[in-house]
Amino acid sequence: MQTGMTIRQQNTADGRRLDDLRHASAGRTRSNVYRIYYETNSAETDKSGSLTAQSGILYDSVRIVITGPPISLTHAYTGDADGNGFLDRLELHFSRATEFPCNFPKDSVIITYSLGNSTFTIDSINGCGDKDSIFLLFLKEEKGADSTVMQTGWLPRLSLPGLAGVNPISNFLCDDRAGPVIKSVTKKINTTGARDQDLVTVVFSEPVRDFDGRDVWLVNPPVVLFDLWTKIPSRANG
Ligand SMILES: [Ca+2]
Ligand SMILES: [Ca+2]
Repeated sequence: MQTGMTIRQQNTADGRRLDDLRHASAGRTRSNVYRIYYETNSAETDKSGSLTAQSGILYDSVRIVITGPPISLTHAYTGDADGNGFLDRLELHFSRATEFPCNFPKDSVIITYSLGNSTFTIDSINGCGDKDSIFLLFLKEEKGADSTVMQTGWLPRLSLPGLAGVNPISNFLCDDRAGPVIKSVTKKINTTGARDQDLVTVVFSEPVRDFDGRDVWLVNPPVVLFDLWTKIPSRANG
């Protein structure tokens, strides 16, 4: 490279930008060789662009591609959309947009919970074929041998191998976003003729917390916390 030659950095038209990467240094090492160093620590995605060297009417350019760090799974949230107490989805959050192919082998995904060595299988994948950072795995509900054991407090582990461009996902611990549901309600008549002394016991599928994750203070009377309906035997639907 000759003295007086200028070097310009240009972005390609794909929207990924080189110029947010800082030139660490640039300098001529021999009479016709310049070296330009980029610091890539700030690169969260792939970068591409070109460098053009120009002297007068003479110029040339070279394309540069910097491969960003691999995508990783940041969270896998459990869900119980129909509120029956059994997990029916996992919401996967990745560090940046990726693609979940629709032909991904669902059988290769392993979702387990230690209680009773429970395993879940995937029914379908929401958002497959699109590029996104959030995908939903719809699970087949697994009620196990004892259908009274509800799952809203479970934290399964997820292994999802072979997703292109994504760091291997192995034994990943899920987060709980399945809200508690009412598991049972029983009533005991303590004093005949004094029904206001009836004891009604409501059992939830897991401890109930407030929005900050603290124990709920049941300082409010039941009439504030619960809605009650009276069942009329003469009506078919109560
Ligand atoms: Ca469910
Ligand atoms: Ca829960």
